[in-house]
Amino acid sequence: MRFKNCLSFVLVLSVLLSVAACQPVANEKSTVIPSAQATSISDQSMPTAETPTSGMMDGSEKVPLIFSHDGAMDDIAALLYLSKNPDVEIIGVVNSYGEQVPATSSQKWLAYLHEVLDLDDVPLAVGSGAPLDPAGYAFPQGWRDAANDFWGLELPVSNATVDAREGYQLIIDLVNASPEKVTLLVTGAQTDVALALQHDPRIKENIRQIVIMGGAFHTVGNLNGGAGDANNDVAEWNIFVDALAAKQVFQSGIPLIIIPLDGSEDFWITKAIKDQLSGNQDKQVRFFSQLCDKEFELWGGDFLMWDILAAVAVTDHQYFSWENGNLDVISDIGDQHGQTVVVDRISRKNLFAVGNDYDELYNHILDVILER
Ligand SMILES: [Ca+2]
Repeated sequence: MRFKNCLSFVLVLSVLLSVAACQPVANEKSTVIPSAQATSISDQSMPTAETPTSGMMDGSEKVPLIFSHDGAMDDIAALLYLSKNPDVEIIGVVNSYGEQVPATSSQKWLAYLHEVLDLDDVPLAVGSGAPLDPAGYAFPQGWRDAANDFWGLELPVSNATVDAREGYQLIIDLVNASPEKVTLLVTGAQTDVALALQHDPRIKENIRQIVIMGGAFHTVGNLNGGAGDANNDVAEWNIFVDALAAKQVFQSGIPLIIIPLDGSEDFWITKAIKDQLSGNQDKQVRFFSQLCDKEFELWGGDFLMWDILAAVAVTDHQYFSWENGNLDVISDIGDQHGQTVVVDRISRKNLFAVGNDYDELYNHILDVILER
């Protein structure tokens, strides 16, 4: 990464941290309907028969999963965690619009998928290079340059080729070919999922749930002026950059399991946590350790993660507290562009996290990565 970009990245992150981490106040502009008390998924009242408990139906079979991501370091960590999770079978990866330019970063992500994670049989396709939303918002250029370069992390050489299909077509083909209902995990923009639903609406019958990192329901957003709209303090980046696609996915009727900023704030990775990886010679653990070192370097110390929490939520709801309802996204141009809102509390199919058990999450993530 060039120094100038690194500097701007750290600068923006510093602003982000000062707002998102230190002032988690209620959002005065929110149109969210006052909620029922946050409910633990393990409480007797939830889940109901309608509520998707996880991708596993009988507790023994793996969850068939398509991972759609936008190339942040957080996405790299999420995929590594998923590759180590014995309850998950990754059947496809889509590089989506967001921090990365999907086509630019694809070869490095393929090398990561095949040569570091050893998932040689998993196809990787390039998603749309532009959002569906006519507003055309994008992440800051410095972030995109870094993501396109896989954050400067060293990767083995790979001669593998990116899947020839477009990202949305890979989603369609994998969902239609799966003998079991597929779970989608989306930790970037919703662009390719929305395109897949447009091109083949029947796939929703074979999608068990869409797990999402995105949105902010009862807390402030995280744009912090980085998108050029100083007055939008309600949107979260993943939803904001393609609010129209997110709106289509939210209105699809497919059960949604959402880890918004509400349920993922303050998930700090400290040097004490990273030290638990020390000395481990497993290839993936060593790579995760290098990833942490890069994060410490860029953040200037302890760093935050969000996407890996959504990866945990694919199979393990018990670490979060949840609220439910019919959910929507504001896609109109204006200061609320990209805001996620609760329409009503009727539906119990859609859940969004409003808190988590940090200590248990850390332990669980390390248990999976270290295979202990
Ligand atoms: Ca991401």
